[in-house]
Amino acid sequence: MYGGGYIPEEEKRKQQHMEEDPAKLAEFEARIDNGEKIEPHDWMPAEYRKQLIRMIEQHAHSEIIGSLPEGTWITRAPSFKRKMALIAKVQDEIGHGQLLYNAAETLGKSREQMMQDLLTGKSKYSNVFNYPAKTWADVAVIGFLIDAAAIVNQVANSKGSYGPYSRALERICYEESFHLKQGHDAFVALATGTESQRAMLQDAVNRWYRPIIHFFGPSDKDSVHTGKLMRWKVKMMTNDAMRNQFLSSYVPKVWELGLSFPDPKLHKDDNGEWHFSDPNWDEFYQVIKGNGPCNAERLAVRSWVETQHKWIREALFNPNAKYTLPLS
Ligand code: FAQ
Repeated sequence: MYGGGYIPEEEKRKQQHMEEDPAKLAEFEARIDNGEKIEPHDWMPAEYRKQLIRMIEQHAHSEIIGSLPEGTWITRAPSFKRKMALIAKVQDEIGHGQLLYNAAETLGKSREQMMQDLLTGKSKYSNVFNYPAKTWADVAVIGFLIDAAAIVNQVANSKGSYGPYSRALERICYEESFHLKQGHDAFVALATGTESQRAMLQDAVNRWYRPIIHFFGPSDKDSVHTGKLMRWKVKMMTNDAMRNQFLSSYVPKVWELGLSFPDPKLHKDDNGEWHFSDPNWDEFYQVIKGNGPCNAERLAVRSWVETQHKWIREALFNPNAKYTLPLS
């Protein structure tokens, strides 16, 4: 009656799948339903591969770019102990990037291409790392609340269907849990410190609140990929469910320390659901499109590193290179 202008979602899904061998697709989906892991050499629909590459690659980029805001504080950490912990944490984040790039490579995209797509702005990375870490309190907020948010997301994703990604995430989650402890320790130290330390922390919490709400992605009704990714068990929780779990676990911890969030509407209802003011999704879309406060700086640093270290990659990948072992 409406000239085919409206195609139900279910129908669209079927049409898309028509391009795949229906028997193989059915077998693949049965494996997913059974909770089996899909491995690199297994048959998978082209769309599953494409979505995984997109997501794992974005995640890998987030780890290496994510080390930059905290990394700038290594030289300014307030004590030797804090400096040591921060160096180790930043190193871990880079290691997470390695694991994730490896996982994405198993799907057929080369690391060089991923790096190229990061530097040209074709691939995204997490919105939160496009904000500045202005004070030491920012490091505490990142270590506590951003790591906590990342853990909520990654624990869910680690139960997902793609073997290499879920195994990488299991290891990453162990390390992130330790990061969370160091972040919490730094956070509590400031929260229970002097008036100016508390004020510095409150200022950082105020600045990070909105980016953290954005961290889990747009609300479910606006999420583009959630439906497909949940059906194939790449994503195990929706954006809103993850956001709600994070708020339930961590807002009370911040309130207990006598700090607040800059949102008078933030509260949990009797059904356990959190409500908050409109977090200005326009800002989120601007940031992930490359127009956040630090996007240009983050990519410039990454680009500088790529250029500086080019000779190392070339030396390592040169099949004709002869190496001399040191004698002592
Ligand atoms: N930032 O349809 P949806 C960390 C994009 S690791 C930027 O809902 P989806 C460790 C999305 O890509 C943090 N872009 O997307 C650490 C899509 O655009 P596209 C990273 C975002 O995939 C801690 C569009 O919006 N974690 O923090 C964001 O179903 C401390 C529509 O969205 C991961 O990457 C965002 N926040 O759900 C390091 C985990 N949210 O691609 C250092 C893996 C959405 O169509 C210090 N990823 N977009 O152009 C995921 O779980 C999912 O991709 C979501 C988004 C949940 C992030």
